[in-house]
Amino acid sequence: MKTNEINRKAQAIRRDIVSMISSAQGGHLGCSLSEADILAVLFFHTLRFSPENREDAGRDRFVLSKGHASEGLYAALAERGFFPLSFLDRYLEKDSPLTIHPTNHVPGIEVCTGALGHGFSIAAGMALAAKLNGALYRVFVLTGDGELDEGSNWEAAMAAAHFKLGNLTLIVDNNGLQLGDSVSNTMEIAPLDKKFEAFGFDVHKVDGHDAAALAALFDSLDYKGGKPHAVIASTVKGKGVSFAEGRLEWHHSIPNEEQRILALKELSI
Ligand SMILES: Cc1ncc(C[n+]2csc(CCOP(=O)(O)OP(=O)(O)O)c2C)c(N)n1
Ligand SMILES: [Mg+2]
Repeated sequence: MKTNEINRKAQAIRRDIVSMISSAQGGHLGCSLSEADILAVLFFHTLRFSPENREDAGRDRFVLSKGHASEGLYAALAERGFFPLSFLDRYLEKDSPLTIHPTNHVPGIEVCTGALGHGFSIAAGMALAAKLNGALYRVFVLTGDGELDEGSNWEAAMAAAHFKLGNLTLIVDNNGLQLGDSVSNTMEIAPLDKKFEAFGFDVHKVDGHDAAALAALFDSLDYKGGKPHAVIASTVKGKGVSFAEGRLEWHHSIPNEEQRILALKELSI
């Protein structure tokens, strides 16, 4: 898919996010908008994972470790055709599988996430299983930056390097904000690049809203080599919606009707 088409998909994902959260009156707006371009590139360019092969043992795996940003994942899956777009209307409805944190009851979702700090370990296990079984699939996991305050991530990083998991790619949605404060004020994780290098990773920094750069970077990685990859993606929490960009309170604020209309207008281009 061409870059401008991926960008259009990212905007569609963002509109879906705004609509879902506004009608359900719940969710994590800033967190999902932050990851929209990364998800668009993964689902429309990088992943060998589609509605057609979703049951195949050889499919690429994706784990959304920052599971509170489920709306972005639901939107990406719907836009990619894993289920009808109209299904997004059921977000947070009683007995709906589209819950605030994602579960594997939804087509295209591999694991339940949302308790932060687990997805990276699960993904490392999936990647190790591929190596042990001689399978060629690749595993991509998306974490938040604040999520890296959880110590379990660093155990996963040690294991990934130790087991030479070149088929594993960690993407960090590096937006600088946590739930109640900046990541720096909560518990500093910088310098992330040097930390992952010290852990034995192949490290890359990229603009997490530049679809062309993300796609080219994922194309260039050596998935058969002996080093796991860390992609540190600079992002803006709330990206694409003026009143939410970089604003802590939009971690989980809900747009009122006026804000919903303004957001959809801004995302219509
Ligand atoms: C184990 C655990 N502790 C706390 C929370 C509550 N929580 C939800 S989101 C969040 C902040 C996450 O920040 P970050 O990883 O930077 O995500 P993003 O900025 O992309 O939303 C926290 C602490 C949780 N979901 N799981
Ligand atoms: Mg963050």
